[in-house]
Amino acid sequence: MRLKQPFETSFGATHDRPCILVKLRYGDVEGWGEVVAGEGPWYSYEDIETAWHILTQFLVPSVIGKNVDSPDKFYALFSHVRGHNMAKAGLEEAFWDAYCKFLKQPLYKVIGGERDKIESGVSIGIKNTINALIKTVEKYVEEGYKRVKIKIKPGWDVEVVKKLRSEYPDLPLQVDANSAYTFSDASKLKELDKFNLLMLEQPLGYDDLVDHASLQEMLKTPICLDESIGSVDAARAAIALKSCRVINIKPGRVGGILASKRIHDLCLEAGIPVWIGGMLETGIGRAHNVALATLPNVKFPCDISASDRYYDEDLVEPPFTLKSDGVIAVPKKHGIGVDILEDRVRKFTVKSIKAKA
Ligand code: OSB
Ligand code: MG
Repeated sequence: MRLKQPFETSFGATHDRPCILVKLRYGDVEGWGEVVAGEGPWYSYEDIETAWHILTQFLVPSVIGKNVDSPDKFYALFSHVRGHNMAKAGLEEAFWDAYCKFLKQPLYKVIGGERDKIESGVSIGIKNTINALIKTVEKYVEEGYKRVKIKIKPGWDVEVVKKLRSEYPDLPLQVDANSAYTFSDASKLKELDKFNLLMLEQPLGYDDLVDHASLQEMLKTPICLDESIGSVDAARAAIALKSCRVINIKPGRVGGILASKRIHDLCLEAGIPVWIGGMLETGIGRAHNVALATLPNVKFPCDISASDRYYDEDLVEPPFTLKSDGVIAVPKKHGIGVDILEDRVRKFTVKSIKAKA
């Protein structure tokens, strides 16, 4: 999927987002899920090829033809596969969609969601100049986005935030470093405390909970962990170590909807607010994220923007649109609540495989 604009983070720029879609038949209904693994092992060790391999060689063969009547039992069919959460999540999401269609319920209701619209934020990549960034922010604020996240990295941080803050003193603003710093940068990161940021996302190593705890103790700004929360157990550890005050939940990163819900519930109990992150999904993965964003402990706007922020032609009907008050309506139909434009999916397909019992 060609992005409308390249998206640059501290680990590089994405122009085209490869994606694996999973279509699963359950009785007489079909469900869809999306694998969010990218072109290379930068955000995570998974990439599009490892996900294809794990799905076709291990996950799909373990579920095909099996008779299960709940998402837990479905997940248990392949929980012996270690890691590879993005591959698992795409398959598990497809099951949830089909399962909810079978129950004749919208997904958000089945998982315990409590709202019919979600607050949408926008995540803006690294730009060549501060002026280009400010122009981009201006455009999204005009469109109605109520919260802005910008990507930072060494050399594109304090000065950028300072300039942006001076233009937008009251804008709900947060920054995401995608692990671009180490604890030796603590004094630089401490300077960010001056700018009243909602949170500082994943400043340090992707699997480092200990230094994040030390850094959080030094900062007034809440740390939000993304990459470091790869499982329910990692969330438990981060809470116990006080490594963060906020958690970003992405189903792809944690292995699907069930794990996302467990982390949500754990955080609710621990008094840690959460929000739902994004991986530049098409409308299919986005629909799953929207359902998760209706859960009660989602306390911040999510990285769930409108379809037209990413793609000229999304894969679902209706596409996700932003209302003028910065919210996205939650689809009410059964399952993920959007129709898949299969002709369009075919148009973009480069490879497909069909598994039969
Ligand atoms: O760290 O949140 C991130 C996109 C790709 C990989 C990692 C991240 C992101 C985003 C984009 O920030 C969020 C979105 O989908 O709009
Ligand atoms: Mg992030």
